[in-house]
Amino acid sequence: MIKEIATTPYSDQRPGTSGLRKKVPIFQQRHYVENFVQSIFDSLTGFAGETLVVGGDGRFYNRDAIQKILKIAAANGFGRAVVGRGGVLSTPAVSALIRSLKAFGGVVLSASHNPGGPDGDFGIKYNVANGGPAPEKVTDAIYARTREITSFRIVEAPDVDIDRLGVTQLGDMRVEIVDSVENYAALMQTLFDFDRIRDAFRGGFTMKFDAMSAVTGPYAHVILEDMLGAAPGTVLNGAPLPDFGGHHPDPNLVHAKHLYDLAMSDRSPDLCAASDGDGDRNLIIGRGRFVTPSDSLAVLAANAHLAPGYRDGVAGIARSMPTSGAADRVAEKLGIGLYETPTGWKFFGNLLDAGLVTICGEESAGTGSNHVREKDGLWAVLLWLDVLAARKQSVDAILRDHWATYGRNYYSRHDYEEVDSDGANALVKSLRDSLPSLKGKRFGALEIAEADDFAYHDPVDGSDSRNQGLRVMFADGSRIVYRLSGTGTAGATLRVYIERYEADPAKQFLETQNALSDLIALSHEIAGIERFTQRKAPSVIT
Ligand code: VG1
Ligand code: CO
Repeated sequence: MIKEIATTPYSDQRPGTSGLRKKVPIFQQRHYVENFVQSIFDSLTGFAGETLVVGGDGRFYNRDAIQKILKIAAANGFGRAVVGRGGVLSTPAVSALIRSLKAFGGVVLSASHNPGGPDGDFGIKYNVANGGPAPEKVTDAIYARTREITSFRIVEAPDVDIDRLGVTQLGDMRVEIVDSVENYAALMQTLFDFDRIRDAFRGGFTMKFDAMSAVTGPYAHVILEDMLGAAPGTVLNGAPLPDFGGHHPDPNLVHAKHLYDLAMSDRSPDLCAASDGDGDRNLIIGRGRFVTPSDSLAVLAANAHLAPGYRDGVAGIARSMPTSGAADRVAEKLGIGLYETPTGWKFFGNLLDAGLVTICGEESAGTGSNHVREKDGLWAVLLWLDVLAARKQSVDAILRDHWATYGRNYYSRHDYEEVDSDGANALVKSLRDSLPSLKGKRFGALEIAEADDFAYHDPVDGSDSRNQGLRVMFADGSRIVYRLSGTGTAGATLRVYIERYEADPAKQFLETQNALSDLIALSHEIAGIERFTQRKAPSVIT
């Protein structure tokens, strides 16, 4: 009952920052999923009889893709597939399952924070045995394979019932449907002081967690409300919907503005938090105080030792290059290593595996640790909760204290979404060409000390990754970074990251856009943003 079916290659199956992401109708093309999945397996060896974890964020097309993946995995010789009930597993839960089952790898179905539904986005990502996204050498091999594939193997069988817990057989492969939350929740219990957090809730601590009609709803209900005793109603939008209720499940100040407004009002709970479509991002807002993801990374690294899972301290910190330097100052004070990597979680895996770092983070609302090999939204929320319960201070007080100790890195990202690709590429080319001449240039009080195209040398496997973002660095430590998104599905998205360090406590309470206004103006001038993109202003500011 295994069939070998002839196919022809697609030319556009290059994995980006986080797997292959496209509009749903593209994935619905004939054999599009089959080609990509067979290409993944063709790029791997040694999985005969091994375990594959499969799950996604429940978005539209999740169920169809899972049936195809299971049948192709069975036909290719996997011995066991472990699937979250209903096909639902958050990205960090997949990572956790791969690790606890010692699986060969996993397939994650998500387009993260991008909208879902028949006209929305979909995505497929392969994770390796450490639980993390496949490294570049694997994704490069997959892409090469997609360009020459001529057939795929598939088991001909009725669809597997993925809604009922238990074991079924698909060809020679065993399929286990498991609870989506259990394994992940148990892992969280080993890291945090659940008693202490429960006491805080009992003592009147209040919170709202917005699951944004995406995958973290079931996880948050179980962990926050059932296990930790947060009041019923703490979790908002807790039922996952295939189209996320028509919203962008993106936990930022634009798409979760209602949370920001609540936190700034006199009705604010002690903590407002949210996660994204697939559960790997987080948003943290205390009463009257938004915490930038870069600051959150720094605060969590400085306070992680308060949580039982990190009681022995943090071995090192890694951050993506565009993430602010706030964490660098914590690493310096703790006397531990700080690693600056290209954007995307796949670059943290080696550092975590080698024990060089314990905590990692990205400015795009991603924080995580060595407990899995993905960023983890609920983990970040739980670590904040544990720190708040241990310190018995407000988010605002903890942040003020942090800035007083380490200084403040004012930080903002300006996105120019869905701009014309040719224009965006021309902007990057022109800026790259001008880098050598920028050094030493003065713009008012600002002098450019260095300008380069970020390249990363992986200290663990020795691999090199070039062209990872254009950096303009100023003599006073300020920075402007430019890069094109590798997750978008329409046109190009230009991301401009702007940062300024302020050591003086008296100057640490400016409004961020005001504090950065001269650098923001310069970001336009240096790159000719309007000339190349026809945009005067960004579409999203975070
Ligand atoms: C974006 C973020 C990056 C993140 C990636 C995947 O990538 O900038 O930091 O790792 O999304 O996150 P890009 O290439 O569009 O800038 V997720 O939550 O979308 O899996
Ligand atoms: Co995500």
